[in-house]
Amino acid sequence: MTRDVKTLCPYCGVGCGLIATTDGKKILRVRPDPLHPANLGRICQKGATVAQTVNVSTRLRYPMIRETGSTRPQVVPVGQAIDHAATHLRRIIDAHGPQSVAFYLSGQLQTEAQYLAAKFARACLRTPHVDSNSRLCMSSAASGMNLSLGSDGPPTCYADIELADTFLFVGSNAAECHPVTFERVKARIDKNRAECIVVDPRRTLTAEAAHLHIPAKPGTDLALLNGLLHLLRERGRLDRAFVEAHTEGWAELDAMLDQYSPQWVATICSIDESLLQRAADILGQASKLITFWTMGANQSIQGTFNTNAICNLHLALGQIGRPGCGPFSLTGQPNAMGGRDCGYMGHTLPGYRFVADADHRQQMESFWGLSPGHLPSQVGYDAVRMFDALSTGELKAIWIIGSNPAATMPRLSRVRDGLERAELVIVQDAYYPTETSRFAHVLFPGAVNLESEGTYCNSERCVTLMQPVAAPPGDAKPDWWWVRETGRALGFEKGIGFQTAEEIFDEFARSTAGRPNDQSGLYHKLLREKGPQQWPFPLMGKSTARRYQDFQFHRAGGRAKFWARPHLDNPEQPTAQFPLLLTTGRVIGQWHTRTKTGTVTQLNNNHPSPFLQMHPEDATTLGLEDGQRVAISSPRGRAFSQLKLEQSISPGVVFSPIHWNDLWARSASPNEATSDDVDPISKQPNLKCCIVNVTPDECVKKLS
Ligand SMILES: Nc1nc2c(c(=O)[nH]1)N[C@H]1C(S)=C(S)[C@@H](COP(=O)(O)OP(=O)(O)OC[C@H]3O[C@@H](n4cnc5c(=O)[nH]c(N)nc54)[C@H](O)[C@@H]3O)O[C@H]1N2
Ligand SMILES: Nc1nc2c(c(=O)[nH]1)N[C@H]1C(S)=C(S)[C@@H](COP(=O)(O)OP(=O)(O)OC[C@H]3O[C@@H](n4cnc5c(=O)[nH]c(N)nc54)[C@H](O)[C@@H]3O)O[C@H]1N2
Ligand code: SF4
Ligand SMILES: [Mo]
Repeated sequence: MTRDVKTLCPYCGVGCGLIATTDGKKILRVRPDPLHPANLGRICQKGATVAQTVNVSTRLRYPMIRETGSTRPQVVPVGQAIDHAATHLRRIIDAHGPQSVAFYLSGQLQTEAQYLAAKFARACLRTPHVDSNSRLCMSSAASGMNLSLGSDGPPTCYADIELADTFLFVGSNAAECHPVTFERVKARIDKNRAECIVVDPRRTLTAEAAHLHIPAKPGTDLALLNGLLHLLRERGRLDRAFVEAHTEGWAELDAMLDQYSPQWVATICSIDESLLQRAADILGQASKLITFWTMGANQSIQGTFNTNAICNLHLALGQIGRPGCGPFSLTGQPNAMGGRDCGYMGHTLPGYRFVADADHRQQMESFWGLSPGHLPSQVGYDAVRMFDALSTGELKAIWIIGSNPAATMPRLSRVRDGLERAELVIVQDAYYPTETSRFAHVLFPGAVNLESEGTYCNSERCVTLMQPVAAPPGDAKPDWWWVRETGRALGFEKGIGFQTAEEIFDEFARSTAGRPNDQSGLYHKLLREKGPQQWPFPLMGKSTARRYQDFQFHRAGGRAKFWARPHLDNPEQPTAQFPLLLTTGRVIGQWHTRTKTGTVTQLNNNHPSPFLQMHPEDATTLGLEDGQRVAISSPRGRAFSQLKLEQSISPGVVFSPIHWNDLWARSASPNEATSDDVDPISKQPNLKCCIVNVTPDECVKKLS
């Protein structure tokens, strides 16, 4: 007997609904859900092939333990693995205090697991050090929206796409990274219903589809956005009534904009001034503008400022709070929104609360039934500092759930050093091996989302319930289960002794009551019966498609804030020794470190191997040829790749995808070279812009 179950694609933040056919044990096939609001029957190549990634030989099926000094972990019974983890956690906490233990979580886990792990860390163990891979991803968008609009979480919904007449993409290659959302944008463009501008140093598939491509130099988006606002002001295109009624801080921004003349901005961005004028023509005509932004804008030392500048643009044009317009941060991972909702970043607590706010801590202490002052008041280490603190020995243990930092963090030599020095590394993953698993002392096998019940929240704040469509292999268990059992083995029962994912969700949802991301009216049964719902969704309430329709922003007085944000040059500028700028990113058919997509033949055929994209002019200067093996060196380290010469990348810039890492070939990851400089507010690393040199790979020379 087969049956169809509604579930969700586990890949990107578009959050496409799938219908999976199962025989009760295995997934037989998936097809797009015609009724899910994110995709309305659409699907991309990754979603379409997801069934092939579940029952593969590289799944981690059983727990394993590796004794210090040994290189090979051994399979052990579940109870022994849990006892081992608990015993060593207890020993480390007794000797060095709870603040010597860190948790590194992921936007690919279900909200239930994110919530329980973060609660266990803070409320049971009492360590402040909880962070997640969202630090590398959405952190700048979150901190920027907080400052400009008073709250994280975009105001918009996908249905706005069909109403908009102008799209601006800043540092987003949505055609490859959010393909289903981009299909909806493309349909508007193709019907001549909308104009589109793309800002990216590469002529990507997204840029190909646009009316205007602005190939600004990496790290210059803020100058560009300020320059566009300067021109729109000059042309009298601002919505002065909106600015007057609903915002504050205009005067300071107004004064700063004087400096951002098109001539100056064009020089900073290394573009022709006419591109700026043309962009201002398009934006000046817009009656409904959506700005999408992602990693090209977020992964910058000015990531928070970039988000502020995007919000400035929308506020100055009055393009927010109405159907069809608004700043629309596209979430990368499928449940980074859920993670932000439940406080899985170092500086946050559930319900968009902040660790640094004594009232917020007190609210959570009272909600969790803890005594006053129980929760750590220190803001925990952000991801980059977390691995540094393992290196210095300040942190002794780390529990990594659903992330592969030994491949995806900047400056990998530092990360490996930290993991090597740690006394205890627990890696909870669904696949094996990974670049990180070789450092693990304990390996816990996680069920993937298609095997466990739980929720994900997508880019438009829409919560979908997943129901298991396959049984987890071997001893694999839902991620929250490992946290609960290890907690029990440490003697904690109160606060983490949930029996089901549904119970965890209920508590999480209640914790958001009265907060900007209120979803206290949601529960699994409602999601199961009525389908996906967008927050805010208060108790006895209903789904909300758009926020700020009353123009009341989540700031004191209800006004949104303009921020005057000056452009700063990227800390690294090309030199004779390192003459190029390295930027990094993605291709459509691969997902991050390929633990899933690397198992699908069709996807590997489309994207078989790593490459370094370079403009032919640069290759001529450096005496390099297409297809040649090259070394990419930065002041921090060296990666190896194969050269791909293309006109579509700006001269002076090279691009490497992030998908192929140490398991592919030694030093294949561009993160050997990337910079661990961070945005001072969001602590997001500058993964999109560092100086490098590209030279022939000497090893190849020696061999030939
Ligand atoms: N196929 C696929 N899709 C994915 C993912 C995946 O691994 N594979 N991952 C998901 C995740 S977690 C995320 S965060 C998103 C990321 O989604 P995107 O941000 O769209 O993806 P990236 O390729 O990292 O970067 C986008 C573009 O930024 C450009 N860029 C580089 N530097 C700059 C700059 O300084 N300014 C500007 N304006 N542009 C710049 C790059 O050339 C690149 O084309 O994708 C999600 N979707
Ligand atoms: N240079 C550079 N570096 C980057 C980026 C960039 O653009 N440039 N992008 C950054 C961004 S935006 C992101 S989001 C990160 C992504 O970085 P990571 O999160 O480190 O990358 P993934 O390969 O997605 O790792 C997820 C891990 O979780 C496992 N997993 C999958 N599903 C489950 C599950 O259900 N349970 C458990 N327990 N495990 C599971 C996978 O097997 C995999 O090992 O990379 C960042 N690093
Ligand atoms: S667009 Fe994203 S969520 Fe939708 S099918 Fe593709 S990978 Fe999955
Ligand atoms: Mo991401």
